[in-house]
Amino acid sequence: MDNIRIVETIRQVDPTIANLCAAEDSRQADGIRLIPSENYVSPAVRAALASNFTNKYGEGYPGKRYYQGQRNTDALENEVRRRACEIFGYPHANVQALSGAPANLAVYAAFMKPFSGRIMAMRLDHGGHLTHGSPVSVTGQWFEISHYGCDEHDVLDMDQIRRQAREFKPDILVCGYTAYPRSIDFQAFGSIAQEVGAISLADISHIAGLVAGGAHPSPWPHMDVVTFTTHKTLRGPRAAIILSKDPQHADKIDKALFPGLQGGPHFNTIAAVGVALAEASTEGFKSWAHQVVANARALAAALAERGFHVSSGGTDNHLLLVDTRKSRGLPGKRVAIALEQVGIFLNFNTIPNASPLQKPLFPDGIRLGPPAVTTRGMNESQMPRIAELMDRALENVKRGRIEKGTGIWADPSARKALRAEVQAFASEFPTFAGFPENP
Ligand code: DSN
Repeated sequence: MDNIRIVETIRQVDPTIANLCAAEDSRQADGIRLIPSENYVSPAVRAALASNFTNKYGEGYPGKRYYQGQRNTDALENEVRRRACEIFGYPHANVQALSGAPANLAVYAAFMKPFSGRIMAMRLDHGGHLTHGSPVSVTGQWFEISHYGCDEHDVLDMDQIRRQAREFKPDILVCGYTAYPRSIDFQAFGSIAQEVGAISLADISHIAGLVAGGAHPSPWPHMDVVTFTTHKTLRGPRAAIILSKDPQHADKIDKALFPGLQGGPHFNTIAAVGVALAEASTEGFKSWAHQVVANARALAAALAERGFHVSSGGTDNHLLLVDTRKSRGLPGKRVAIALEQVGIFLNFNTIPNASPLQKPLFPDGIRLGPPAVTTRGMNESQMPRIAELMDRALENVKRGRIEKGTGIWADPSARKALRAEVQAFASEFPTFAGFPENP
């Protein structure tokens, strides 16, 4: 079903929700979406989400359910598990996690007891995730944490991580990040974990689509367990998958997720994950994944050319970090709010080795990336235009004053003009351009 038919079907029952859906359709079409954890799913993925599988309940795993009537759900879940194993090369897949946080929690619960387990992972302000042991997450409250970070060049130092792991002796060594623009050396992480007797966990939520498309090295066979959300570069619905190598690990993880943490799986979502995996195994998807990395590099280069400070000097994946305070004297939050006003969506983000003024909710920079605009069909030739629109907006904002009622723009008419330019530029690209032809 296309967007209009979906909205009109809802409108017959609920005009309020229909209007909100229509407004969101417009927002997603009229703007330039650069949040690297977002994307546009295909019409087939959306249709699977709306399928009758939403009507079925069924706790447990295929062949071992607590409800009758599972002929189709068992076949569905087995097929989606098989596809995940085939694409990522792991022998075991659990496809029931509702999102990334319960997937990571299930892995911790499978291998550790609260108040005795030890996790070593990347610190949040250098690109780690809340579920990698942040003090505000139960993962940081229930387990002893040792965080590693980036070096003075904003990249990981594997020798330092090895020394830290030898000293701390974690039960689980985590790699995989939410805001790290460089390739991950899974082989090195796997060997460190093996040396210190830890389970190695790769949270590849951000890069799962790049791994599936061969645009980032694979964690197989180096990491024991892999978790990832399915809605970022994998271009699926909001859910998560857990892969494992060892059948005993797989058994512990299955039990930790259900009945340990969750109830019945969302079968309509699992169906949509299956469709996304079918799409991810095509040549067109591989081509798209490589285009995402090419676009991210082109965007980083275009911003650097305009004097923006790109953390670590560039990117190997789908995202980049820009220190806007260093580049333009503007903190990330002010930049993100101003750009939203012209229809460019990204998020304010901490930057490794930032100024002493940086705080988690008032960081020095922004995080951005081209997965969603690549799905709309953009390539390297459009990235300088995006950098130019951002630069012109920030040049105006830099001269603006933060005063109640006057906004943050030196010249509010420039904001209006830029908004129109962004809208015209975005309208040249459909929100789903299909999958590219064979590379
Ligand atoms: N870490 C969030 C992001 O990358 O946007 C999702 O959990």
